[in-house]
Amino acid sequence: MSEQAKPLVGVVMGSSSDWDVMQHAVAVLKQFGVPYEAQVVSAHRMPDEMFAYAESARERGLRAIIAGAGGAAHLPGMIAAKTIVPVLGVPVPSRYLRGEDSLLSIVQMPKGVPVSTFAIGEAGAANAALTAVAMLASTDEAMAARLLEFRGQQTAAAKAMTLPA
Ligand code: RP5
Repeated sequence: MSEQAKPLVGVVMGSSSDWDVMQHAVAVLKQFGVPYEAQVVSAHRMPDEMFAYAESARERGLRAIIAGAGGAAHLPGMIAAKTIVPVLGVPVPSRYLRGEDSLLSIVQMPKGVPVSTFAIGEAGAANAALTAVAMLASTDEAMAARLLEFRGQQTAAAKAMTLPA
């Protein structure tokens, strides 16, 4: 599975400068064999394309959209406003406020149009993708098995940890 197969998860970001963080979402999707697509969709620089992306998401078969943005991060909320496909928001660290602005912009959605919001940066991007995997796993037993195996590997690694004497 790859970017070539019919995508089930869309990964969008406000700028190519977000890729350093958002590549961690794509890496997880690849690891689990989730068909995905990834592209730049800027809320304030290409709003018409953003709406078209969101409006077509459901009919194109997307089951989740991972949206990352930094600063006054409108992208996840505005995409959520135009589709009922679940939106997983990733706050990208910003230059001056280190992503606290991104986090608050994404997480503080008014009641009625949710954006599931993750941690700032790499962990948030990876966990958004793991959540998309878990959503797919609810109807895909092979995906569920891969997710359980992944969790088991983490448990084994933690149990094998040692501390300096
Ligand atoms: C946001 O502005 C993007 O999501 C990015 O995090 C931030 C800076 O964008 P660039 O100036 O690097 O293109 O829209």
